[in-house]
Amino acid sequence: MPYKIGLVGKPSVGKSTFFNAATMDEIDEADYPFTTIDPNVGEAYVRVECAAPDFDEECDPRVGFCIDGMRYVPVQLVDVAGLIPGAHEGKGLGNQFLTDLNEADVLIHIVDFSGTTDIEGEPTDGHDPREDIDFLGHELDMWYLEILGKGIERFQNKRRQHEVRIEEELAEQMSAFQTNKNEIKSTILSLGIGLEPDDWSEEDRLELARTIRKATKPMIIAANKMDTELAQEHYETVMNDPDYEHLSIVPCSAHAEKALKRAAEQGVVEYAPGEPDFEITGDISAGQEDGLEQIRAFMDAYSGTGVQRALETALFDKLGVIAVFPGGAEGLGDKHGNILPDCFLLPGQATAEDFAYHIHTDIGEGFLHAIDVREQRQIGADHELAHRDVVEIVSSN
Ligand SMILES: Nc1nc2c(ncn2[C@@H]2O[C@H](COP(=O)(O)OP(=O)(O)O)[C@@H](O)[C@H]2O)c(=O)[nH]1
Ligand SMILES: [Mg+2]
Repeated sequence: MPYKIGLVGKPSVGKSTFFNAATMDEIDEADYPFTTIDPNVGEAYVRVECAAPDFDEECDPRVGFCIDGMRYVPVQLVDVAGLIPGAHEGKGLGNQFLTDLNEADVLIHIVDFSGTTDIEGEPTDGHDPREDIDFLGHELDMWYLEILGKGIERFQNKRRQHEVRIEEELAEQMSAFQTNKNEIKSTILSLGIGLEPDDWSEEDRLELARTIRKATKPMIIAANKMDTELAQEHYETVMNDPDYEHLSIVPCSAHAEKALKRAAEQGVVEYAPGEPDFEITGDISAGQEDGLEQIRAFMDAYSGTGVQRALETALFDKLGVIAVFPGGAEGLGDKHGNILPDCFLLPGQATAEDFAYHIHTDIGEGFLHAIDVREQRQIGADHELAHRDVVEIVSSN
């Protein structure tokens, strides 16, 4: 399963623009006649510095692509429309919405920093983006709180019949969040509220819901519409507010990214997504040039459009994912001579054996040892891999 990044936020903040910008690529969809077209799910990419140049080689990616030594590795992007204030009470919520939210490994909260849309997404001015940041956290907490409440009820009903454990009932109720009883138990204990839910106050419940939410649904913020002066002013204010210091906030312009990708498609600019600059290569009108130069000025100030950076901050920094290249110690090519065709995304704690299982169950089951190809040294099953490692698995299968 590829990693899934979910875009959330109230209406009109730029979710669809961000989604379109991030999922536009040169691959013609007609080449894949059998893929189901789901308008909310698309393929985006995260950048990983390619390992091939470290070995004086050029890679042949099987999926994604490589531009000037930068690998673009596919991830899934989901536009989770419909998160509005009161969503936890069922406002604007559909089943699809909850499925999308459940399936996302990490969220990017798109916030309109220009302050020109109110909390419902209607036009206004002077709206404080901090209100949006607070509301979304609150909505998610309330949603978790409700599920937590159901888990507690389930525990209380069952224990009339036989002995049950609170962490087991909560883990069962919260299974969609990919948590487990051990994690839940240690969370409860770390909050110091004890394992008897009858003793929990409303405040304890909320604190528990919030802690589980933050652990199971990590989130960063994309400060969008940063190509406008109003957004830039709000950004300064928020960055100087100590209450918001603990958040990962990436300044971004979905609009600029989309405009550049479109211009690149038309062959009038050369732009590698995520780079801080681009080159005008075709004949363009004075108006178009003006627009592009404004985008360039914005990118100069914020080191790029921020769309790629938001995706990569979410996946690598927030979720702690690492990228690992399978490669042979005697040569980086596969049996067809393709150099480093794969680059896999794995959880940060992944070991050499986990990596073997990720490639194929058979390879995992036959795991003998692995080789760190850069260091040319043997590593064992429990060896934790690092970002950009090149690893050969030696397996009896
Ligand atoms: N200035 C500016 N406008 C943007 C940006 N991203 C989106 N918009 C505009 O915001 C409005 C809402 O965008 P949309 O993507 O439909 O928002 P959604 O409802 O969250 O999916 C549209 O008019 C977009 O053109 C941006 O980065 N900068
Ligand atoms: Mg939309």
